[in-house]
Amino acid sequence: MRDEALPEDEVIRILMEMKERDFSYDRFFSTMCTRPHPIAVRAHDMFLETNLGDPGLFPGVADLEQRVVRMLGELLGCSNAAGYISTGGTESNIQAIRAARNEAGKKDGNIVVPASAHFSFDKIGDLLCLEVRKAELDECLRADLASVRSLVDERTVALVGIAGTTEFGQVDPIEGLAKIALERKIHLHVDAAFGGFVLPFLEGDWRWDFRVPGVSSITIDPHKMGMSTIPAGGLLFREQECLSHLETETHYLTKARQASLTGTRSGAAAAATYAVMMHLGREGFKETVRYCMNLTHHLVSGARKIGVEPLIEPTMNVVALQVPSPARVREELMKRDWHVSMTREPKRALRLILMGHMTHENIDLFLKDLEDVLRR
Ligand code: 0PR
Repeated sequence: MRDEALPEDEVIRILMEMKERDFSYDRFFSTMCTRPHPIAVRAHDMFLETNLGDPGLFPGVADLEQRVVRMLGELLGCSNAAGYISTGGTESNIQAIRAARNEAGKKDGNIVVPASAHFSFDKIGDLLCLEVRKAELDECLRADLASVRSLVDERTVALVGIAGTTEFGQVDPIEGLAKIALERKIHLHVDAAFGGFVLPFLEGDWRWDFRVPGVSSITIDPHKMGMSTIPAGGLLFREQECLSHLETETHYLTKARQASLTGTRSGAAAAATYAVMMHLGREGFKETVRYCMNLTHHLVSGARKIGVEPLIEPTMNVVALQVPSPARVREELMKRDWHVSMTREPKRALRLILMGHMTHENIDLFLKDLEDVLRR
């Protein structure tokens, strides 16, 4: 650190210079985050100094957090769900599995996740000393129920299903997983970090949330399709008691027990999530999801015109395009300032997420570049 103070203008100049080096969302197909809604930014600013780690000092924002939990619970079919606003999908997944493991009280346990699970489950295996068993996928890239059944044993502390897989946007057969979970009395966690703010607003009746008996907990991230500020994750349990499996005593704080993973934690993202959910309402989210699905169909039909097929018919606004040598194609597209990612082996493909910041015009420009790259 410097010895002398640097004038504010000078510090801001450095910050602006650095910010200019960051890329712009306009050309991001690779991210599940987006520019936060303006009202989320305002709310975030208003609650910057708040700490939900000591909620007795900030009862206002603590109340906002509980209101968000209630709204999320209602959205997912369980208005009295218990939970909190975490830092994102990783923390929510860690905490859900930690609660399940503590509740099961088993040593040398394992969890059964689909092969399409987000890498946060590998972190979980390491952190919680659990074996992570990966079930095969069926031809539609959903968890294969027979494979799940074959991996479950008496040491299994949780099953995981995904509603909106990171790479394919696919939804696992949650009702089938719930049947196994109920039969074997195992916690079923649904990772809807991405899909949680998509599926309730899509046409069709998707049965994947707390309306399915046997679903014990859900991850749903406001900082992805919820248009809140980063870091805003959601963790919900059907039973209040599950939260108690996460609690530690907090002797000298304003509240005697704490269930969150982090101690000090910002109330800003909870306030931002409250603001955006209240302001948009179900109608607003439906509109956003409709827009993102229109982008998705526009991309897929344009890709087909240049001879490129998606791996599966998209369920939500995530598309995996089959191209020859995807790594080379991606590299060439990156040179043209398009940010795309790739799915992993054995289904290597270009992965594109159609978020609200994308436009039809930019998709057309992208497709032109893709066609050009494929011709070379
Ligand atoms: N579960 C699912 C299904 C996810 O897709 C993700 C993240 C997580 C859990 C973990 O969430 P957090 O990253 O909030 O802890 N999926 C994205 C991914 O890995 C996250 C992301 C977002 C990556 C923006 C890149 C990026 O620019 O692809």
